[in-house]
Amino acid sequence: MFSPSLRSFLLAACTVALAGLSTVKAGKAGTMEVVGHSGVSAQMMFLGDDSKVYILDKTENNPINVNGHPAWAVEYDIDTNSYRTMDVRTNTFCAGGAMLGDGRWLVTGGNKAVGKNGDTARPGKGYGAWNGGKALRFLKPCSNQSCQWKDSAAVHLDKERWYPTVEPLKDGHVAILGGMRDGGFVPTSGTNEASYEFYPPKGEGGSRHMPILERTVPLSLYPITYLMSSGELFVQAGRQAILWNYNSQSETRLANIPGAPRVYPASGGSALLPLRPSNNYKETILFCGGMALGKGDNWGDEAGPRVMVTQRPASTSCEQISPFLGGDWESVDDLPEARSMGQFIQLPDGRLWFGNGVKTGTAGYTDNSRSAGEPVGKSFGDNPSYQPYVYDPTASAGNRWKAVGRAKVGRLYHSSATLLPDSSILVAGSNPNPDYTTGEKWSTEYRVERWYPEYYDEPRPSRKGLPSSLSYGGKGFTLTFDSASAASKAKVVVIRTGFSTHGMNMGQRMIELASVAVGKKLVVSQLPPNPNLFAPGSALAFVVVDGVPSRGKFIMVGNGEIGKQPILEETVLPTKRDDQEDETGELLEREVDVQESFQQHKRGGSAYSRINKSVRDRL
Ligand SMILES: *[C@@H]1O[C@H](CO)[C@@H](O)[C@H](O)[C@H]1NC(C)=O
Ligand SMILES: *[C@@H]1O[C@H](CO)[C@@H](O)[C@H](O)[C@H]1NC(C)=O
Ligand SMILES: [Cu+2]
Repeated sequence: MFSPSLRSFLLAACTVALAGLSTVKAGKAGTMEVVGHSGVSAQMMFLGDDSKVYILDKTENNPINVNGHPAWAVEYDIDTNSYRTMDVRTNTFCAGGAMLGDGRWLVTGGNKAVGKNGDTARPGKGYGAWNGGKALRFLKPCSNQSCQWKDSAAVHLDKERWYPTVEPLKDGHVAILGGMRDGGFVPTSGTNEASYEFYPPKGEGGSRHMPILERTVPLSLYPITYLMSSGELFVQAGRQAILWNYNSQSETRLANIPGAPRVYPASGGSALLPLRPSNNYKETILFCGGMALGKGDNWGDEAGPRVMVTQRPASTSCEQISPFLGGDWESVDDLPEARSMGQFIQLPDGRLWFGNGVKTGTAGYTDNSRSAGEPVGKSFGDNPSYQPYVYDPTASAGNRWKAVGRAKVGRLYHSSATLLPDSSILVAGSNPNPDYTTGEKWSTEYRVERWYPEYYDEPRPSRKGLPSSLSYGGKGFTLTFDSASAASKAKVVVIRTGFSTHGMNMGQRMIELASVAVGKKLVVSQLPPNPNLFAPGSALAFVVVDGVPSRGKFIMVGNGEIGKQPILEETVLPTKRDDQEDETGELLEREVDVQESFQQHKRGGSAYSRINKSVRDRL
């Protein structure tokens, strides 16, 4: 098309332009690349601040050391792709985690001290860990490489919990559900811990019985749990689902989930779909993939499954439920391919990434090569998927899944993923082995990958004007855009990225703040006056214009403290409807309220009261 000389001129011009913008990362949109090495295998992972991801492994013979023993924790810097080893006192093997209301992370539960091959060792011996079963480990993330895990024997759980779920609550406490005392592949009633407790403890402290975790043995570990707007906990284990009222310790049964079991080790992906004002913040919970083995008995016991699992196709079924909108299961678009250990990551554009996992087999591993599960090496999963998808819950039926990018590394058991502030996703881990190994088909994996959304290379909206904290109700804020058209396509969303492990991101959720465009301005509400919709603690806020997010900003949700949160009146926004004669007065009052909310943004503080009829008609 171009003459050779024109073409080389254009190439030279491009090179110069790019050299002048060294921060622009061109050509990454819709791709995936290996970016670094995690030092320990990322069984658990979470985003702690703008550039730091915290990674936890189980105690094993990782080649990197800390304080004279193999390390099982690092701080990973996503800008430099380098890590800092961190010391943790206890074995974090299959722990749970979440954000507390004061912005600290809590990682709790785990397994006993271990040595070579994962064999139980005396406390503090073997690879140097102490029993993690009752451990409560705290981290306040930092950007200056000086923060450390606090993991003291003096503060501990009531019960030993290996594979517990942790879910943030409205008062900044967390609920810690289930787990097993000792064990292996799946629990029997002797090893299962059918109870939950709180941190910080509530009331008299201690653990309380939870019948669903008894009824669903052996599929009772890592119960899939979401805090609901009613204050109840949605809990799914085995094939069962309930709403759990932890005040009255009573449950409302929901219908059994069709398709397949979804909890560990069937390990379907699940997500709370974005909470939106257009839907009155009514929850829908989506489950995709997992594994059905026919009879529940086939899941076996601590030693492993009773039937071959490794080459058995995982489920493609996707089912969703909206407990407060009818409440039965609804089939939605099947996964394009079977998946166990697939994982949903909430994107700020409202879609959900779904990646990692295997097309055949389940979570878990065994040392016993003659196990009925027929492990590949030690793994009960095989045929990893290299194909991530995005799911658009607003697309029409049949059009919700789209393949984006391609992974280079298989992510089997003990993989993880988290959203980053630039809307890319960090993917790491995979180690279906009792100890660090390089000698298996599916060995210990340290390579870290990053997935980039389709809009990654595009100019991003500004996040200027986002506050540093959000309250439950109260006065809103305004953002100013370059054009009325941009403002009319803008939204503000808040995402808690959650604690990633075992195909789950505990605490992950997204909420959209109610907003109204007024000319070039977007008038934005605080969070709804219900902390059950979005528990206190830090989270990422994004300005999203026409589906393209700004860089995420860490903000504090609530008052930054653990305890009852201040609840204010719901933010009043200007109405969008056409003004009618007899409603003019009310409309003007609302405008004045809004104006008072945003004095700092207004010249002379009277922009809204001076608003003229032609503008008002467009509100
Ligand atoms: C590192 O930053 C934290 C706040 O994130 C601060 O409390 C601490 O004092 C800092 N430490 C050093 C050594 O600068
Ligand atoms: C009302 O506002 C619009 C838009 O700012 C402006 O074009 C128009 O001249 C104004 N009308 C009056 C009567 O002030
Ligand atoms: Cu595990």
